Amino acid sequence: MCDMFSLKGKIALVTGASYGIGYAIASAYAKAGATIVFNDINEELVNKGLAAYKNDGIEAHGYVCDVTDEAAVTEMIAKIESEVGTVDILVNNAGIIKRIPMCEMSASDFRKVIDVDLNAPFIMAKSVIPGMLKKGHGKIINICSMMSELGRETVSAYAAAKGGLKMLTKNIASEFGEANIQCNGIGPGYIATPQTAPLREKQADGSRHPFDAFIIAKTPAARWGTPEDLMGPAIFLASDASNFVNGHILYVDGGILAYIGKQP
Ligand code: NAP
Ligand code: GCO
Repeated sequence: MCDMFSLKGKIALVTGASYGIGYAIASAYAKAGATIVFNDINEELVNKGLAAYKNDGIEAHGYVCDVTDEAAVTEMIAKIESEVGTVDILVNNAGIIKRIPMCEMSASDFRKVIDVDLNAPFIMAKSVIPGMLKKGHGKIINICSMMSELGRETVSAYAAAKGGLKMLTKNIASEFGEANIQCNGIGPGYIATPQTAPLREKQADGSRHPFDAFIIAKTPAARWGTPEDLMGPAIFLASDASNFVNGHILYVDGGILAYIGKQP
């Protein structure tokens, strides 16, 4: 029964996985038996990631690559194929957010967010799909967001990108389902990582940041998520246990999307 969740013999590539959510997902894959490959935007981050994996007993392969740069991605995938093997599992995790009120946001900042959070998953998926087609199977997991469904002040570009990523997920599933490639998304709720640290900073008087209190009240689980909360869902979507699940976004949000919010 548990064999269907095993990733033994699989090669998993997780983007932007030196720390945070990507690191937790890659570590979970290693524990499930996969060989781990990751990239990050600069050498310092890749070295930090390599040291962290090593410390956890994981022999990861790290590459420096900007996922928005198509030529660099093509070169990285060719290197991975010759040095490690053909990718079975791709997790599009690398992402950025800019919290700027919409009318104060420049078009170039908007484009930058779309480039990393939406265009890059397209470029990454496009570059691993030929190998998956040759192998006869593949799993692509796009890290979406609450903002794939909901809006909020200051995150127009991020919401547009993550909403687009949800639809890219459904389209990859539609186009390659027949070739035994499953493409699904994970929509994390509010997860405590460096990306969300500014939303949880303690106030001068030691009280909770108002946004922190707002999220606790919006979440039936009454807490922020942790990167570890994403491990089980990520293993499920990478494994044979999900072979007939395609084009689905699995929200891992402590119930936020099911809840109207705490009654006054
Ligand atoms: P994060 O700060 O978004 O980390 C992502 C990693 O991607 C970082 O190492 C980052 O490098 C790297 N990166 C950024 N641009 C890149 C590029 N062009 N090429 C290659 N790597 C790049 O941390 P996270 O909070 O763990 O988020 C991971 C993913 O989950 C993101 O897609 C995020 O949008 C999504 N997500 C997060 C939450 C949450 O609550 N934390 C909730 C839902 C979804 P730098 O450190 O230099 O930026
Ligand atoms: C924000 C947050 C988020 C998330 C996340 C929620 O400013 O609202 O950073 O957008 O962290 O993607 O799912």
